[in-house]
Amino acid sequence: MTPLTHFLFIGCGTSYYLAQSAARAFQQVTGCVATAVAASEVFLAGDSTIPRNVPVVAIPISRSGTTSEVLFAVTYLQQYHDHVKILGLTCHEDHELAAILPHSISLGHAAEQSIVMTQSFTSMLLALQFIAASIAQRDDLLAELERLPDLMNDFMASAEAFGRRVSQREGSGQYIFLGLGVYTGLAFEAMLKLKEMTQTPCEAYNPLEFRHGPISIVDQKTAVIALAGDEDLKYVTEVVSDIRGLGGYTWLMAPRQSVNVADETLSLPGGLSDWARAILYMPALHYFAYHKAVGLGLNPDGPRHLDQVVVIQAQ
Ligand code: F1P
Repeated sequence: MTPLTHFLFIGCGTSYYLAQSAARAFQQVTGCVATAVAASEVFLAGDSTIPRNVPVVAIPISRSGTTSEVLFAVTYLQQYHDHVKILGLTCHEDHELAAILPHSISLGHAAEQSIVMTQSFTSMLLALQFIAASIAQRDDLLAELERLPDLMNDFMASAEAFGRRVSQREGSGQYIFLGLGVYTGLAFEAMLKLKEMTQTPCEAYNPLEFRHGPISIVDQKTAVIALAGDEDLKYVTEVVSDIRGLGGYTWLMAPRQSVNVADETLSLPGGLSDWARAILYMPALHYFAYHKAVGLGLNPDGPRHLDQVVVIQAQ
């Protein structure tokens, strides 16, 4: 790896949103440029997504290791871009992604039977954060990441209680998730989870971008869920307060108590950098979607029109 190395994260669905957060985490910690693209953008729009004049490390991510678009992207890179080195990330070492690549990491413990991805998302994000911190030789960040499994265990009960409680509130017809930086992909992933499990209209935005137009949709039926860190807390709470003033129902997930800003607040464990804290936001968001689905009489693990893997034919 040189300082010019470009990290190109690739995925579909949840794995694409994971790619977005991972790219931001990589660039923040290593200083190298890192981007995230949907797998189809590699083999259908490679001229505008694959850097040509710098060394590239592509990291295709796929829980199943069998999603067609991810496999097409890898095959395309292998055929047409020999300056690109590829490291796969999957939860199945015996599936196709690992089989077609000389180098891949497999998190077998995070392989899920469910259609909807939950623990595989957080596990793969954490693995990529470990890789980023190792590349950057940041022992301080590695030490923070090592604390996360215990912190997650301690925090899980309050995350579930929070997710369950907010899922029981009636009257919201649309949900907006807000997050920036490393939390961008988390907000999009939370949106996807709610959509898959409940088919409820929902969107995700950068919190400050939300004021630039989308805020027009806020009414009393709008619920807004904002993910804030220490760095952006002041700005995000102002957005939350604006939305609340317009009649929207708001929740804030932040590393410390921000009294009276939102209708509901979940305080995340402190003593961590915003970068390291990322995965701790997800259980409450996953539980929210899960309990919402159960409350609606839906099977959270049986989203309509969706299979565990999307398989398409090459054209
Ligand atoms: C990606 C994905 C999931 C989605 C569904 C279909 O899977 O799009 O995000 O929830 O299960 O597949 P993968 O490539 O990570 O296995």
